[in-house]
Amino acid sequence: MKIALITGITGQDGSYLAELLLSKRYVVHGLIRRSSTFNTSRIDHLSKDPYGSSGKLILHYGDMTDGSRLESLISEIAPDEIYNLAAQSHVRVSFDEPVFTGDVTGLGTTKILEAIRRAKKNVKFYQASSSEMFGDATAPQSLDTPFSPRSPYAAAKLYSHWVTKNYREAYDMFAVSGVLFNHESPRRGETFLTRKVSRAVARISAGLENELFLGNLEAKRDWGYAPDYVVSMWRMLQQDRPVDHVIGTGESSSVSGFVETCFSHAGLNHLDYVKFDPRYLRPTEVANLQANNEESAWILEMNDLVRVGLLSQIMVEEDIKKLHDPNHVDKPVGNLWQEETE
Ligand code: NAP
Ligand code: G4F
Repeated sequence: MKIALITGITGQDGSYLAELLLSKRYVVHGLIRRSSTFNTSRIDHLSKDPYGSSGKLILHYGDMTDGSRLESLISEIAPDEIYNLAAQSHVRVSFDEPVFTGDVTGLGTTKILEAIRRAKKNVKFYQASSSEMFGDATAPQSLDTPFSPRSPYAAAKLYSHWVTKNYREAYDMFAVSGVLFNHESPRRGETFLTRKVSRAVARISAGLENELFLGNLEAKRDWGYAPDYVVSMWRMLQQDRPVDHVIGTGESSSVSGFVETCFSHAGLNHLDYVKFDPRYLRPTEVANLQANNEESAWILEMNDLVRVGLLSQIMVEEDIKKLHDPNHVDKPVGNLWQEETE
């Protein structure tokens, strides 16, 4: 049985990745933060072994700011693979908490890489890099596009991206970054654009709310489906050589277009409900993110990706189900997921 350690296991991607690895009979260790409220709702269903895989899920308290804890955990667990998904991942919030974001999203990565280097074990390391690192570079963006971060979050991710490359070259480590474009799902945090909208549509259609306050509707993003993207994380660590990849669908859509489509899934007109609130604007915005994935397309079969139209439909439908049953957990769909979990 392979052993994996996932930081950020309680997040959107961490929960799908844990699910994928358990289906592949891994022993999955996850780092969780101590919190005064329950923070494991995205992974609670995994303790029931939905794939009958007899893979194991083991959780450990720890924090990305605590290097000594990370070092002792890595030496104790001796993982074959480490997926570093933990981050203060909200771009708008990173303007309010730039130092904390740098500490967790930036320096935290070096703490893990140092722990691996000191352990002197053959560990494969995956870093969740971000398309935000491209900033306002002309779309579509690839690994040949110059980086130009426009938020404390993006700057912290770029630091992590470079330090991952540096450890690969300096210490001959299998350390890779997936430069991930936006990816969403019914498990997306409620304050990110897509989930904020799908959740509001469900609540408005049930008569529980009648307004949705948003910021900039002009920005464009390359929105994919999170379960597909965790497949790319696993596949990148199964390669013989450590190579970075850009992961996106290759198509971008505007925020306003996404909003309009979500409301239409519930038979509603967004113009009747959407209002502007300047609190959701950012001091510096990123206008258009769209992946040029020509060189990375083989990691995911592009024809099999869940694309933005189906994604928005899934998210609205799942939020409607959650209104009726707050414990409802979505089942990942799509050809890639089926292929890897059968
Ligand atoms: P997410 O839902 O925000 O999850 C972040 C995870 O990090 C959570 O498990 C969170 O724990 C954990 N975390 C935050 N601060 C921590 C700390 N100090 N110590 C330990 N754990 C901490 O993010 P996601 O959407 O799953 O994204 C996964 C990774 O991919 C992140 O690194 C993100 O920046 C990156 N990424 C995401 C996208 C995207 O579109 N989703 C695109 C590019 C890159 P709590 O649950 O306790 O908060
Ligand atoms: O959903 P968002 O907050 O995602 P953003 O900023 O693109 O960042 C996400 O994707 C990155 C990859 O490119 C990740 F690295 C990062 O961790 C995160 O997962 O905002 C999307 C767009 C932005 O242009 C934002 O200004 O939607 C716009 N927007 C308009 N109104 C809003 C709102 N965003 C949020 N969160 N809330 C609003 O009310």
